[in-house]
Amino acid sequence: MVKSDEMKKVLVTGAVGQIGSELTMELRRLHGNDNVVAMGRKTKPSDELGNSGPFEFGNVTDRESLDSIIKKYDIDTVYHMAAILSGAGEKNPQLAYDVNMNGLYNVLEAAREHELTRVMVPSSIAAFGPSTPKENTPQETILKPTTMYGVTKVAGELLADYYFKRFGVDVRGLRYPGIISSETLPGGGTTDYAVEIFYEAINHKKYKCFVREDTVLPMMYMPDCINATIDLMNADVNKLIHHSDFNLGALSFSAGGLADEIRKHIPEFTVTYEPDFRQAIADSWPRTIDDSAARAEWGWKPTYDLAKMTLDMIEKLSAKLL
Ligand code: AKB
Repeated sequence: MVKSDEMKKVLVTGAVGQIGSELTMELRRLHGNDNVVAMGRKTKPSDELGNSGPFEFGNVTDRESLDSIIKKYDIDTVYHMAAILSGAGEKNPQLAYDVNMNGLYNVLEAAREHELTRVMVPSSIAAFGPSTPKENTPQETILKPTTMYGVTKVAGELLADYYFKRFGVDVRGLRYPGIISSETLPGGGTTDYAVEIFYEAINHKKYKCFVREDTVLPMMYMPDCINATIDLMNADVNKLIHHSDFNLGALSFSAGGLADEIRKHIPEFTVTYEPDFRQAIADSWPRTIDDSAARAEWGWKPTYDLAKMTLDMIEKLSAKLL
């Protein structure tokens, strides 16, 4: 059932979210506005997202709504970005299970039944856990997460690979690190502090950070995230040894290191550190990632370092907020 590389009609679930919103706009640029359908659960889309191409409200846990959108637009490719992230998932594990597992199952079953060409199913550094090696975390390693989000990500990777092997559904996925971006705020993640800190630095010159100063996590700037996502989807399937679980590295820095970098542009910026329940989640994740499989199999290479990302974030957000 793995078909040709031609991609005609794309559906993005979770299109109003942090990654989905920017991914949808880039896919519309590449495939044409009318060929990329944005699907969101309840949040109203921005004018840009809502007016530039088709938008549908729908819930991935409802198979019928998914099927009707796939049929209505003759969809052949799905970027399944809808998910409940780590922090929100610990507040409501039942909802995280429902959206992340049943939603994924529905997308994979729809892909099988409608013979879709290709499906993107994101995983996360949350697939790792406290017993995983923290530095240069290998592609193949211990996957024993301690959050519901992480549990659904490990199960999701396995399920996606199962659909590839058993049914020939061409599913691909990346273990995203924390994503930093200036367009849409993240919602409910543990790495959200690395975005919030920029808004607070620009708006109020101070920030109360919910993880310790020495907390180091893998991160990535949105342009690299979008490139990685689209590049993996365009990769030659015959060159892929992995499918749904690519480690993806770009940046790794501490919360204090990020504050120092921001201070180079906003010298009066101050940060206090008041760790909450998300500290334990952060402590269970890797600090740096070995992404050599992604580099070897489909040519992954990030372009933003900490200094370049920080400068771009401050320029973009200052233009938006000030
Ligand atoms: C989160 O913090 O939950 C997400 C992720 C790393 O998957 N940003």
